[in-house]
Amino acid sequence: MKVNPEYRSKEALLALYNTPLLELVYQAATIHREYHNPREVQMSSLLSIKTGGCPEDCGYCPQAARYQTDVDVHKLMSVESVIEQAKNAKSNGSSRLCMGAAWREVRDNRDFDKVVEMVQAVNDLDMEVCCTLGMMSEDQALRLKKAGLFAYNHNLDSSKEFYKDVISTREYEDRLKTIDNARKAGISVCSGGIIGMGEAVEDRIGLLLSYMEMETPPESIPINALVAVEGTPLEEQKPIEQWEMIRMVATTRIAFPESVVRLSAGRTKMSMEAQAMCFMAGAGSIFAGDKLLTTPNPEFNEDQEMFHILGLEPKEAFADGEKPVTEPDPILEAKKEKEAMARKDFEPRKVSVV
Ligand code: SAM
Ligand code: DTB
Ligand code: SF4
Repeated sequence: MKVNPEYRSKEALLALYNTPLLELVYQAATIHREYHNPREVQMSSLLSIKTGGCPEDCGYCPQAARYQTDVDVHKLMSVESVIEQAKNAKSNGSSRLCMGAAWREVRDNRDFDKVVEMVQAVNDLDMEVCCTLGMMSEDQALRLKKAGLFAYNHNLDSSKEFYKDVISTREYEDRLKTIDNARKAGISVCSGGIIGMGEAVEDRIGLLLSYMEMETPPESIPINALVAVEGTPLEEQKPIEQWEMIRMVATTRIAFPESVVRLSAGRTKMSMEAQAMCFMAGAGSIFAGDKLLTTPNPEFNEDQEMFHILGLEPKEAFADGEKPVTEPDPILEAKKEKEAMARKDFEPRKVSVV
């Protein structure tokens, strides 16, 4: 059961969301136990491989060039530094690395070639590789898939109706198209949203309905609470109540029994008890590490302690799908060949001295 057919309508989903909280959590916990191991929680690390300077106007995002925020712009990281960070994340228990770039879309250029190399290298470390690079075509998705990409993150963020109040530089349809391109390339889809942007409960339900309407819903659904960053248009938003996160996680869990629900941004504002309720209600993953992309996340030691107290265990890599096989990338191979030729041409000729 990819989706729960009882919740295909707005009315049914809304009624579910508004179920008395403890009853809702109980129902969600019951479904969670049927489809998942409730003691396992995936630890996933985020790495901002290209930071800031983004041309888009997403109202929540500190990386949009047009907003005055504290984010420093950084060009694309080197493949070597990414490997170092990935090894570090793995030794701290993360089984997935999600690499994020502040791009509107993927372009077929040298930077993309480097990202392909990063994907190959992290897949070689036996970690699930996820990327979030903005919009992409089916060909680009296929190239990433062949490099060993496990998942692609591309959030719809909210309902179609509320979306245009938050972002004007692209359409909801564009986002759906990219998700479809990832899907067609055989990449696991990670797509979710943000609560606390000033949306109505109906918009949270509208987000879930968009996933209900897909032929195949996302394998992974991140639920973020807005991190209100100074300088962004949403800087003044009041933090959500913790029970709203619990409700959203539980509703998502029940509506999409097979998907992994990710307790994502916003954990620094949550108590351990509220996070425990989210795990009870079916959250199966967190972002681990002191930083999300640009904003703070709970300290590593705090999360270790939480796992210990709650009796949670980090989930192994590839528990929900086979490790992708990395195939040689024709563009990178041609580059390597050219470089080898150039080196050969420049090899100093032996000169015999008499
Ligand atoms: N540029 C790419 C894109 O927009 O798809 C990838 C990076 S973008 C930062 C990834 C996701 O982070 C966004 O879709 C949004 O859901 C989430 N995000 C960004 N800023 C956030 C914030 N301040 N609070 C919560 N989530 C945020
Ligand atoms: C997702 O849904 N949340 C993550 C990940 N996917 C890429 C990103 C959260 C970003 C929070 C703001 C920041 O740190 O810049
Ligand atoms: Fe750019 Fe992504 Fe931030 Fe939007 S969410 S401004 S596309 S980095």
